[in-house]
Amino acid sequence: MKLYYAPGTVSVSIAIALHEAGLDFDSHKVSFKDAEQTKPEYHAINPKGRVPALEIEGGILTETGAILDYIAAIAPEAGLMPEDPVDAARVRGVIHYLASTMQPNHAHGPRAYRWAEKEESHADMRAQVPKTMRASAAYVEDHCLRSPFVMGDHVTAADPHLFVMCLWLKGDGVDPEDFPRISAFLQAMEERASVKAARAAGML
Ligand SMILES: N[C@@H](CCC(=O)N[C@@H](CS)C(=O)NCC(=O)O)C(=O)O
Repeated sequence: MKLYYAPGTVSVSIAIALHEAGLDFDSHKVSFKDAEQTKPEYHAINPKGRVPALEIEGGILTETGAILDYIAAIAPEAGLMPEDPVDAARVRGVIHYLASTMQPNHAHGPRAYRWAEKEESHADMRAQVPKTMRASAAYVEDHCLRSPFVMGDHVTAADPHLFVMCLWLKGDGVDPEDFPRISAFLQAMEERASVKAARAAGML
């Protein structure tokens, strides 16, 4: 397997999940500085021009949530997706929330140009980010963490995803220290070998 990623982005959650699953993988750093994700060579890998993309024997997988599900399915012994359907739906519910709400909240800062052309509109959107990210943090704090992880003591597929997004909070003007469960979650994740490996590889 080969992971296409960019440091600090949602794609790093895939590296962390692969490590949690005990799966070996190669990686390719997509240089955002050189706008590599906008070039035809990368569009041949992921026509959406985004990371992550995961090359597997059967082709290329995209979308963080789908890739996390795939990793959980091929390494069932890691228990990244609960067997109980209700618990599995809870894990997927967090993943869907992150992809559909928290990530777009964040993206209105650095990627405002996706939604509007005028600089004044961008400034307006950027100004909303601390507010919308704080609302996301409050939702995560109150409804997504059984502590220290999403499902309690055991890491599931939602945790690497949530971890990367909580790392964005500071830069988005939200102090994670205001949220005790999030703070404990971040600390517990930092202690995982998977996160240490991602840091050692310069992914975070
Ligand atoms: N829904 C996608 C979103 C992926 C995404 O937007 N990734 C960002 C990095 S966090 C990206 O590749 N941005 C590049 C760009 O906008 O040019 C997923 O969860 O995989």
